[in-house]
Amino acid sequence: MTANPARILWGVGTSRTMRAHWMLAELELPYERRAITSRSGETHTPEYTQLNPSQKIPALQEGDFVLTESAAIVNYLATTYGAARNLCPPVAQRERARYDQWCFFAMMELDANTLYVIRKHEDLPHLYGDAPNALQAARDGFVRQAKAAVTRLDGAPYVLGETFSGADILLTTCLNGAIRRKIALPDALHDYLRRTTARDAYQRALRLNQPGVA
Ligand SMILES: N[C@@H](CCC(=O)N[C@@H](CS)C(=O)NCC(=O)O)C(=O)O
Repeated sequence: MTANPARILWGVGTSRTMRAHWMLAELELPYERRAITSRSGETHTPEYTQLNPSQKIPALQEGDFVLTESAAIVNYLATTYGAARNLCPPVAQRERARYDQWCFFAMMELDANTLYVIRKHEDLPHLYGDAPNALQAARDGFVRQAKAAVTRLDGAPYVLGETFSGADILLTTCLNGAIRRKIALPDALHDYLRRTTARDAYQRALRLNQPGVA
């Protein structure tokens, strides 16, 4: 992939940065990679804070256009460069509404309400406090929502049916996060993950999302 100074992706090393690397890999878009990591102070520099006042990764830069929030980056790239492949269905269609439902489900029910809570109270209690009840509720909540995902998938290979889309990137990265946390997932989701993570673009992105890779 040739470096293109007009497109820069900031951030490596987390499931949230993986989402952006993965969509760029699906689209085979050239980009420059700034391998800053979380909890390293690198998201707090004046240069980066100007790009993302939230001081979080990932952030995508295309010329003077800056976009943050991993799901927004996935959807922007898919809509702008992946229309022919239906990586994000066109607006004003029920398929798009269904796509949005999966994106918000992944970001809210799987990421914010559960994985984030676990991260805060399991890994960072010195910052967020010990909260065993909240932790257990988040773990139980993930298991419940994972079952809901199986019901909604209804045996389909991908969230929109036969076609892989950006929503699969969001769902896959959340499920991988749960596995890292030793949350037991239903067999159907392991089958789903075997499909999505076998993609060539996933494998390439996995490598580029590693902090140590040049
Ligand atoms: N909702 C944001 C969350 C991004 C986020 O929380 N990023 C973490 C790493 S996973 C981060 O940059 N934390 C700041 C730090 O640790 O310095 C997204 O999905 O992009």
